[in-house]
Amino acid sequence: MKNVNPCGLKRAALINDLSCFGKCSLSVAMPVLSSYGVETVPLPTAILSTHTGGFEGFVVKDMTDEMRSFSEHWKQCGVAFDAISTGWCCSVGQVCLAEDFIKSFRNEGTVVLVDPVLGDNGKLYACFGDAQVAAMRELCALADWITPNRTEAALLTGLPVTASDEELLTALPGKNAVITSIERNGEIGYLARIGNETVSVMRPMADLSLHGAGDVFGSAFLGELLSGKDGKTALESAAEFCDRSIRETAVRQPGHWYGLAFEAVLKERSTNG
Ligand code: PXL
Repeated sequence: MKNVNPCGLKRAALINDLSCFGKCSLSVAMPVLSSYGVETVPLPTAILSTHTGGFEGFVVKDMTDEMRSFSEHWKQCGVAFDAISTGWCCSVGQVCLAEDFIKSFRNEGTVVLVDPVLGDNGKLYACFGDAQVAAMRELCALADWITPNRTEAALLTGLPVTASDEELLTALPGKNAVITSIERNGEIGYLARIGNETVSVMRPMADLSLHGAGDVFGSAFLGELLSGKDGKTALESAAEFCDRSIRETAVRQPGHWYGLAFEAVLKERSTNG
């Protein structure tokens, strides 16, 4: 078999779902990371007709068996990764598969980013139980970066969702953590533990409820890290990209309620260099 390393680009494995309509997870991560010159290798956990936020009657194809066989094939091909990111896992079994994947493919220097998708708005998603939370906690312990929202931070730490942002941040597992969806004085943003430093980035809050904002932020954040940016600069740039995408979405209402119009920002960026 011909060697596939080094390929001349940074290469990222993306363990996440493909929600074909609705823009989240892989359908966000792949184009955003490509725009940073990163080669993406998706490992779909499930293929859905739409994401689950606001659509009725969506159709789901679980990909657990294929996750195993695809990753075994990549091992045989000798595919190496500069980054591994994980997102929506349908079951405890899939979280364990993500853990095995990281242990099997991680090299020195591989950036591991875990978005511990568990819930939102103070609640665990209805499809998950306590075992998913426990498994996700173990997955987070392997990560260089975790990007929970406030609800997920509470679930992972066992603290009440009313705990302060700082308490949640301190108690989170993982080397570095970024809590998304922090709200303060009419602003929304991020609170991060980067090594020993605490960093916050805030932006004006848009009067919109959006799906996939965490995916837009996380993908840009990984793209920035793989471009050699330090954590703080990566956080600021990814926050700016996400904020611009939200503003592009706001001017496309009411039709564009299902995800972020990040394409408009990518287009502007490629036109302006
Ligand atoms: O980005 C969150 C997300 C990811 N994947 C699926 C979802 C959602 C949020 O609703 O439904 C399938």
